[in-house]
Amino acid sequence: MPARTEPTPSSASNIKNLTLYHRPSCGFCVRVYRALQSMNINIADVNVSKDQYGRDKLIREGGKSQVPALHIEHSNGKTEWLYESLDIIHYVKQQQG
Ligand SMILES: N[C@@H](CCC(=O)N[C@@H](CS)C(=O)NCC(=O)O)C(=O)O
Repeated sequence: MPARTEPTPSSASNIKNLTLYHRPSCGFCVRVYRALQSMNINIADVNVSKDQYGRDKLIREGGKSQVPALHIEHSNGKTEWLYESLDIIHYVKQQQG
């Protein structure tokens, strides 16, 4: 009988309405990732060094190219951009409940 492969269970929680825009070389982004890791939270991310569309969207919608930037999609359809690493960490902590 062939061995069944089960998906690896993950204890991390995903917050689906958030996306972190970042650059790998950015220390402030690393700060946010470390905080997410310590909270055991996964969120989608966009590397603006590689993703030109993401970079353009960040500037066009958020108003500046600074990273880390958190893109928030509210349940009413409105979107928001949060730019400071400490503000981002604080916001995610609040969402965690
Ligand atoms: N105070 C900000 C500093 C963020 C920052 O300086 N980010 C740099 C990259 S590490 C940046 O995006 N600079 C402006 C730019 O590249 O357009 C924070 O804590 O997030």
